[in-house]
Amino acid sequence: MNRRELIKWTSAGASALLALRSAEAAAQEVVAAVSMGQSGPLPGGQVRVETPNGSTLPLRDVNGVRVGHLIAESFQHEFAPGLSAECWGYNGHTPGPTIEAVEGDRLRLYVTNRLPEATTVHWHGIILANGMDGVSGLNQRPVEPGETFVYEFVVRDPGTYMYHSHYDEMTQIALGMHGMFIVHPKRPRGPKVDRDFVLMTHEWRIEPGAARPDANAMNDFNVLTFNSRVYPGTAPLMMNKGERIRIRFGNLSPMDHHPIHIHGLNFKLTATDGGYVPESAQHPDTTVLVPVGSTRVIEFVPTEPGDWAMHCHMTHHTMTQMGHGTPPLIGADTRKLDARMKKLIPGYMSMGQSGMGGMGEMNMPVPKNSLPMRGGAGPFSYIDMGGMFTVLKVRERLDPGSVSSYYEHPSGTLAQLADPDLMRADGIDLKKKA
Ligand SMILES: [Cu+2]
Repeated sequence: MNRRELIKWTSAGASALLALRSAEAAAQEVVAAVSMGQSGPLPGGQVRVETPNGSTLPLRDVNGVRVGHLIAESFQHEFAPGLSAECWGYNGHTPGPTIEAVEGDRLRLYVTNRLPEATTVHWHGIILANGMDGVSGLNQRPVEPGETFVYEFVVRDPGTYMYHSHYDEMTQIALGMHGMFIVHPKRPRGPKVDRDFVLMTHEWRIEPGAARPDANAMNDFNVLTFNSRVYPGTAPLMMNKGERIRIRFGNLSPMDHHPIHIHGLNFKLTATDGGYVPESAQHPDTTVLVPVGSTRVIEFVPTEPGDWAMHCHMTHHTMTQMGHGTPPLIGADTRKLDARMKKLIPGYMSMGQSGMGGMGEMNMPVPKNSLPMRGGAGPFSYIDMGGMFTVLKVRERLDPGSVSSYYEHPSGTLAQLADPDLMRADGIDLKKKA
């Protein structure tokens, strides 16, 4: 959709939705969406993974085999309040439920196909018998609609893996058929981790108002997601200062790598889907590139409490639909255009001549089933990032209200309007050339 089409929509007053809900409503939804996974102890006191906005696949013990069931199907998926689409995934969700196992486990995973076309599942990064690898045509015949296949293998190597469709990959992965697959070691290595998060990155092309993502899109993706959610629909990652945190990123986007940047801390890359990174090779960083078809695992200990941004550093990946396909207007004199447009659309006003900041906050009516170009309400003003964006809430001590509340800054620790007396004393003279 371009600007002209947008105008058509708004002038027609076509059931324009205010896609932004109150911060409270969004936060409550987020609380409900945080999944704590399965219960039961893991070896060496390891914690179970948390999949924000997602869940963990239930596994049943049957005579020493851990049995799970994935159902490939189509369903309505909400990216954030105001934007939903018919997606494909597993067990009614994209990403599918996180599979969580322990090194040496024998897994028996049933895959039922309720899609309108065939499918298979590939266990990305896991080394197993060739006939269990799931590449349609090469390792098995496709699972036809209505059929149930069974995969059985021992997870020999601990690590951070993924699973995804390996039939009509372009369509099925683009529509959301992927999930994370975690294998905990029998004997944990390195310092004990207190919280272990799982985040799948993805990108989608969804025309405003469209019922389904465009699986044929090759570029200009306009919905960028963590665990198939867009900010402000992404759950915050909650943690206490001083805890050791692990985040496992996966990327099954059709085309793009995602440099994920975290504010307020630095981390080390400890593993990929190929295995552990030796300690001697781990170096500090603040941005981790998560290439398509890869996982990246980072660990850190936050020392500074606050609300810290975590986002893809590709600026178009923190934008949502309305930020794409519009003409650049910075510096343009649009008075003549506005005068002409007002004859057609009373009250018309061009926007973006001084930059695009705050465009989302104007609460401009947006087409049905679409999101404003950016972000959501913040504690100070509108947050100009949407898409692949979430918040690390680091607290001295987490309490139940921490998910929906913002950090309270101790006095003297908040950027503010400069005091003229202080400026004078510091020799800051606005009349002088810098
Ligand atoms: Cu990105």
